Amino acid sequence: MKRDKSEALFEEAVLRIPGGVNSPVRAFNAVGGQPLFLKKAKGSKITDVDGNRFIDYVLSWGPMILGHAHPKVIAAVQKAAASGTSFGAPTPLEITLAERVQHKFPSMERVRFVNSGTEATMSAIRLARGFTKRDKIIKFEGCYHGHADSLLVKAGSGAMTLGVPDSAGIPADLARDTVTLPFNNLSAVKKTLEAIGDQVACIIIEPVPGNMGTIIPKEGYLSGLRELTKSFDVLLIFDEVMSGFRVAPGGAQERYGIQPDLTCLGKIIGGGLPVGAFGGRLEIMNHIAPLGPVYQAGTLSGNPLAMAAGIETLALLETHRLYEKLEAKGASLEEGMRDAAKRAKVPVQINRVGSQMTLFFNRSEVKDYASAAKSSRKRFASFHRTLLELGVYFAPSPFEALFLSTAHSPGDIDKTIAVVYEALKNI
Ligand code: KE4
Repeated sequence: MKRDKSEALFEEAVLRIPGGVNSPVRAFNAVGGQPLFLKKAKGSKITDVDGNRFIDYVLSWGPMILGHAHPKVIAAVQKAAASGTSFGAPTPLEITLAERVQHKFPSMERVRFVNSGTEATMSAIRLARGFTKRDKIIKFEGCYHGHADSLLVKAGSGAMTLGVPDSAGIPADLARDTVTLPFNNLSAVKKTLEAIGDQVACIIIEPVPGNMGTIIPKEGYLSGLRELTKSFDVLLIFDEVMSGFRVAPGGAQERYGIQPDLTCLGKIIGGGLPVGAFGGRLEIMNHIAPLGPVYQAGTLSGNPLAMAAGIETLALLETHRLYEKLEAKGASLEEGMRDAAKRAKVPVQINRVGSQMTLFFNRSEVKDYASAAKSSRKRFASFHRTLLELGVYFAPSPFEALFLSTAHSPGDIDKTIAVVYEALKNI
């Protein structure tokens, strides 16, 4: 595969940008080689600067559920841009997107838009601390909630990929207020709340983790978490930045029928532009400035371009049977990859929820950080390299998820299964 333009650009990029990338997981450290520099994308395909085309399963780490450059989303952004890109003042578009979000997430009685998932989760935990007047938070090993200081403890995604789940630069006193527990283990939560429950402001969780690879919540786990948090007056925050509008129109809280106190969103609600959101119960959200004492702000929050992209995206997601079709695509890819692994005699685990899944090189069930971490990084790196050579683009990390879009055709999926078989055969 020709890569000389990407290589030349990478040489330039590293002289200006740390590691040549603006987000670590893009650096290809986990799979070897250098990142491909992309030129354009359309539907399910991406094209790099050397003209190589790939079937894309990263989809910008989740947002592009309608495929890249959807004509209606592009038109909506172009139209909004013609009237100005940012005013720093309220616009009608913010109300429209808020209504679209609340239509699917009724638990979000009030919603505040921000510019990233990190801002959403950072603001949500500050709000939880301000509302409860407690300092400790509980998160789960391998869950990634963005890079706010309190949340970069035993984190997943790029932190897990690079083997730095606990970042440098986090004050010890702050990290001490973050308790991390294993996912899918209710008794660990119960024991911790019995010991320090009156000091805990919130539990923040990816209800369907995607940042240690995709993990499926055990039957009764999320509802058990809801009961425990209620009995200890601890707020339950669902970080649905990835799962929101992905695992169901109303995210994991719809799929599993759980009502959190606060929800964080991002990715899909921005249709590929920078948007995050946090929201929840009215009595909690009334503590957010300018109504209450918990400060949170943002120059570009609610900017018209991002709102326009989000509004159009969520409107298109209302298309009849869209999620049934995504589910069917997910099932077909999962079955095809399972069959390929069987034929290639390579032991793998595949965890799938709807149109999001992860293939682990692991002989046993992957149900939490400890089991995910046992997956073979070496095998994944070899697998990823072959996929790339044969025109399929998975996330360059064994601890991420792959995503399908409405633009992925049966032909794309068939080709992917054939390429996966080749890659598994050459492991
Ligand atoms: P951002 O700040 O990257 O917009 O969102 C942080 C975040 C919060 N919560 C969840 C559940 C997330 O998955 C994320 C971000 N996801 C990663 C990929 N798994 C973003 C990719 C990257 O870091 O470049």
